[in-house]
Amino acid sequence: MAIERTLSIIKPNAVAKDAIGAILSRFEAAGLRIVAARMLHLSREQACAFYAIHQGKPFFDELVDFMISGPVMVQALEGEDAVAKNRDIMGATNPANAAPGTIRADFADSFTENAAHGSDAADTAEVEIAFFFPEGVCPRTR
Ligand code: IDP
Repeated sequence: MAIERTLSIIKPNAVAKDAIGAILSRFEAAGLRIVAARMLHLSREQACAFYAIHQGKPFFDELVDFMISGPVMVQALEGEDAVAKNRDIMGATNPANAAPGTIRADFADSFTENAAHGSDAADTAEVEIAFFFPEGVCPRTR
């Protein structure tokens, strides 16, 4: 299986719960290595740009308001089948459907406040990683 990268965001509600460490541990335990990380408070413009694909949808304004409501932790994860593995660890987008033991089952508060973001494909991962890490990301060698 191919070594891939994916973009992960610990959303404001999970940061507010002091769940950063617990969530990052799940990635590392599953063989997803953190190759870049930064904590930031998104501006409205950044949140709109990141979620541009959802503009016009009924949940868009609520999603943007939520994403700028507090700091987020953003990381690029690297490992075998990283995109699918991260989405498995996160659980379904709607936490009502998230399997027990997933991040969203454990830390989400609602459909919008669902604790984590993960890229949905390798090509979107590349774009999303460049959005937050424009300087580039070095591979982990140790
Ligand atoms: P994903 O985050 O699992 O890839 P997307 O469909 O890309 O899911 O949606 C982006 C984010 O928008 C979701 O993680 C969630 O926070 C929010 N969202 C998506 N669909 C709904 C909805 O129907 N109601 C409320 N919020 C939604």
